[in-house]
Amino acid sequence: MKILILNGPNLNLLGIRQPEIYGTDTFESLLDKMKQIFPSVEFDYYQSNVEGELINKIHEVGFSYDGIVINAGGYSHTSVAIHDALASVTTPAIEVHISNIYAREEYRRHSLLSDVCMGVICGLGLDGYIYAVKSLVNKKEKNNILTQ
Ligand code: CA2
Repeated sequence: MKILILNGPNLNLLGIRQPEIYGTDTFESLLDKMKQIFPSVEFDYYQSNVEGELINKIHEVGFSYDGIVINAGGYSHTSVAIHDALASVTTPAIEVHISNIYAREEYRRHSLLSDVCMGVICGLGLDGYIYAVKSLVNKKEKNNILTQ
């Protein structure tokens, strides 16, 4: 089973800046942890600060992978184009936010991506990515049972 973890702008700074909001763990350590927890999952990780590159990646995997876990960072609140990309592919996506966007500034309280995602997880720190992967694994297992 193949899952893309897709991170948007500034998330490359995780563990380096603003630890009071985003914690001290790096994304690399989270990926190692996820590979241990989900040995049957083949992880593809991609981070970009460029909107079009995130869209290209969604197009690249969106008809063949089993899931996309997306944290589009600030683009979550502004990008009609990423919304349209997620809407145009068949791979299910789960939106993750490390911080609780509803407890922050007004402009972060709405995401343009949520309605085209299977679910949304926010405010649970980096664990949110683990819960999202678990949910995609469960979905795939249920599908397998139904098609056996
Ligand atoms: O809480 C989240 O995961 C966000 O998607 C993070 C975005 C923010 O614009 C969203 O409103 C909520 C910002 C990512 C910036 O990440 C940093 C990580 C460490 C240090 C500095 C920035």
